[in-house]
Amino acid sequence: MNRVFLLLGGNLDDRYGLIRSAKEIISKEIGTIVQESSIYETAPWGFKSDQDFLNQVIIVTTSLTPIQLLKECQIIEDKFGRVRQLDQYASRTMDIDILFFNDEIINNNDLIIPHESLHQRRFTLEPLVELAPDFIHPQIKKSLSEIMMECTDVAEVKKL
Ligand code: PH2
Ligand code: MG
Ligand code: MG
Repeated sequence: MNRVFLLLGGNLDDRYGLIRSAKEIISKEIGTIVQESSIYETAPWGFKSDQDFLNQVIIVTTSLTPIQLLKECQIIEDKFGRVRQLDQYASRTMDIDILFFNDEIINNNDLIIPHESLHQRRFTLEPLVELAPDFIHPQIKKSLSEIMMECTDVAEVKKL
């Protein structure tokens, strides 16, 4: 079994409802959700919008391979009417990002794991640290709580 960390987030429509439905589909199609962080309300990072995000990190055990997992995440995003915009951040109904896949390092055209910007984003680090403060980032080789202490991102992150 693989242990994966997923970040759920969206800033459009019924943000709570969409996170809840995403988790229902994840339980059916991906695997068992073994831990969930609190839900955080977070300012849009990297672009301007009046609509704040809700973000949550979950830990899932799955027998899927990384590429199968990526495909499933994209199917769920599409199901929720996600409109993909090339080359820029934009408001969206649902984004499911793979943060870690066991402690594997994967680098190919479709998929980069660990997620390449997680260490720069407080909206990702705060829920991660809530779940797994001692987890060692396999590339940075520091614990998540150390990475958060060194993070200079000041965008607002509110635990709900
Ligand atoms: N996702 C992005 C870009 N900016 N900002 C917040 N607060 N939360 C997100 O999930 C998020 C973002 C790209 O995926
Ligand atoms: Mg994302
Ligand atoms: Mg994404």
